[in-house]
Amino acid sequence: MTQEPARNIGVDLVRATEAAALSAGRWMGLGKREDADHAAAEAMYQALNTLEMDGHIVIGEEGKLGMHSPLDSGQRVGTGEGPEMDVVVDPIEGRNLLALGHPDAIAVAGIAPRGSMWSPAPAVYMEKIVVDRQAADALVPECMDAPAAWTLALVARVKNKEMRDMVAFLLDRPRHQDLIDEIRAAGARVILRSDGDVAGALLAATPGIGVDILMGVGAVPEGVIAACAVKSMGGGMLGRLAPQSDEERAAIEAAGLDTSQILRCHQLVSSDQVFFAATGITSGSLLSGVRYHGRKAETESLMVRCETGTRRVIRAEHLVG
Ligand code: VTB
Repeated sequence: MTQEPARNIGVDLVRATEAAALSAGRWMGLGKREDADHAAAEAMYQALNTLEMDGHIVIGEEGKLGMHSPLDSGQRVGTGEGPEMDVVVDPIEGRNLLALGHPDAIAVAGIAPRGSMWSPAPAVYMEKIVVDRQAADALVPECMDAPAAWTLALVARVKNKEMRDMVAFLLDRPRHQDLIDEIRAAGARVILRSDGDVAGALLAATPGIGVDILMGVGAVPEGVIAACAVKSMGGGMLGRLAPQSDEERAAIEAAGLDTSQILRCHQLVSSDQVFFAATGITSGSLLSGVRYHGRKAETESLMVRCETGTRRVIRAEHLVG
């Protein structure tokens, strides 16, 4: 019989993102992305090993550190007892943001029963649209190919907003220039960020926080991590592979993946037994960053559990060495 994850495993998951954030925060603005990542990954790994599960990392640190990490895909985490789970982690989502002291660098982790997370290796990029629970039902697959103005109008209508009140979050990339022009022409406003579309997805999925929609192309791993959060928060998400080079397209075709398929949230993460946690590293509109005061440090985290829709914001004070 397949075991179900214990209800409190989400609280233990927060300990893992807190541990990563507490390590990473020390590196804010120091320009050393790899050193920060190494410290955060090690801290998160130690904390994940206290979770009662047989965890398989399906999205991890591979390739980011230029060396082996205990959080590479394929590695096992947890006590080894308990249910088999897929584990997705990013000890520092927004390494550039952290290195430059910019807002909304976060530590994130998600878990769901083994086999429930979409893993379209070798794909690298995907298109994403994310909205909150109020607009979730309005998000239809047609939004992927429709003019941005059409999708924005759908979302504005269900949120009872004027177009000029709408805010879209996009990564600041040349590939988004036409989309940005379209959104501006529709009369909506835009937040452009250098990195961190998981934070963007969390902002878009959080009602009343000032971001109505995330749009554009970002990395696949970040898309699946975001889907864990969006699904747990009852938001809406669409995803579709969007290869950015001939090489990536060829690899996707060789793997037999379908670049025309539009996936909804429940296809990105199929189980309802999903838990997601995020802890702020640098302060942003989503979460406060880590604050150090001598031997104490404060963190702010978010924990969501899909099955019950519970969303907890956890402020913690830690004794640090
Ligand atoms: C995003 C973002 C990440 O990569 O997915 C983005 O969430 C997409 O890739 O923080 P490109 O940078 O290649 O456009 C990051 O910015 C991390 O590098």
